[in-house]
Amino acid sequence: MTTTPSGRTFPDSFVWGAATASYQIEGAVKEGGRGPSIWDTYSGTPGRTLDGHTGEVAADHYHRTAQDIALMKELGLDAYRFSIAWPRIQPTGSGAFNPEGLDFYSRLIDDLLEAGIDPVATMYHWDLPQDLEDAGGWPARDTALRFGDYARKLVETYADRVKVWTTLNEPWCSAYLGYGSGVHAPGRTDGADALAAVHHLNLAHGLGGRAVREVLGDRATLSLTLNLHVARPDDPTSEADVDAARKIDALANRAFLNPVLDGHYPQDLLDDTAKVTDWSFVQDGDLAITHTELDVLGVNFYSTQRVRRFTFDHEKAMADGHGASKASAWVGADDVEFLPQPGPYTAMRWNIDPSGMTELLTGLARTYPDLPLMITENGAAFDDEVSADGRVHDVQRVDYIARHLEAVGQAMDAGADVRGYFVWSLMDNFEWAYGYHRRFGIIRIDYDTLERIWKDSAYWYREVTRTHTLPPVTAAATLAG
Ligand code: IFM
Repeated sequence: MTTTPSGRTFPDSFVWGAATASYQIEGAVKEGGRGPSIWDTYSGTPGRTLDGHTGEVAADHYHRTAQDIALMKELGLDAYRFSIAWPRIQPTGSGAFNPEGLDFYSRLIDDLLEAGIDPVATMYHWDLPQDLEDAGGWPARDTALRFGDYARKLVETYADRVKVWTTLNEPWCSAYLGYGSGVHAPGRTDGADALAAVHHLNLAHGLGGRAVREVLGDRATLSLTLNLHVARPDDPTSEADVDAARKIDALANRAFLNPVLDGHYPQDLLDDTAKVTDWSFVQDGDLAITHTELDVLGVNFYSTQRVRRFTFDHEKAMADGHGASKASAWVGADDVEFLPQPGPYTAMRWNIDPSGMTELLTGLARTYPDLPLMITENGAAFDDEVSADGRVHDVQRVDYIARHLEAVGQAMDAGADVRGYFVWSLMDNFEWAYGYHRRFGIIRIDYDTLERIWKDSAYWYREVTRTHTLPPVTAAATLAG
């Protein structure tokens, strides 16, 4: 790779933030009247997560919010993106709301505001109440309706203090990984269910958006966060490979962007998936609900994909035990192969290619020129160690973030209206099926003592928030503790 860029300056109004999610950091899963979620059930099932890790303790943020907000303040964050655990607010996903759960986030919000940090609340980051899953989960329409009630309660409760609302985080994961490949909770593997989940998540977004508008009107900043794919054809001159990339674009990107921003599902998506489902779960009037005026689109970006056309032998893949990893195959793209990417890689084995960030943002700006964008997640897992000097010299993470911020800057130079950047993640946390074996934080969590340790990336990021300028990566190890 080339030398890491430094020196780029961002506008004064650019928002610097950090992001987390409830199940990944809170712990205290049986406290404060919280009900069980699909991730408690899934991680508690042998064989689902590495070493059987669960979110039972996680980073113990539930008991350490004051300490964590002090860290955010010290980092100079303008904003903190967190998610609200539905089963804390409404333990069974319908009916009575839980005052203790409502109070927990109320205190968090007050303390953030007191520290001068804007709360950016995500209503749903994957911890569905288990009772709703037992009643059918996201493939069932009623889950979207229940989400509408939950969203309204959140906005009514916190509207006086929270203006920035994100309805869903990465519905792609909830639908395709949760109900297609089964590598996320609830671990179901049915293509038709996954596509029904796509629609009901879009519907949930629309209902949540209505609640935000009805309560806050134009004072709200309404958003949705998507993990859009940059899927490039292996051979750009091959019609078959270009078509494979189109299919993934339809499934991963336009399946969410079109119903939300344009009020329809793309015809090619309906055609590609026709042998899996007839989409009869889309009822009259639904697309008027999913179609919302977003104030900002949240973009999560980590890596790129390379695809080509191939003939997927489903029977063989199942016999070989590879069936579960082919999420797209379950939903109709059974002739698309994801190819290994050239490195370098993060500890997730995701390739590092910041040009994908620029490509994604400039592409969005071309298609939706009036839509402001916010990077709601970007960051990297590496196998960090605490050095003899007591510090975590995570130069690879600093390098990753610097390159991606430069890529964001290049997209802004080209006209993309990017309003801010939230690093994923504020602290190490429960990385879903990988448990605690992957560390994304700029703050290290010692999982034995739950001590918080600043990594070099945190010192470096503090410099960014202070100066709005990218310092040299090499400076990170020497920045003052
Ligand atoms: O940890 C996740 C997060 O919950 C959603 N976006 C991707 C991150 C890294 O895998």
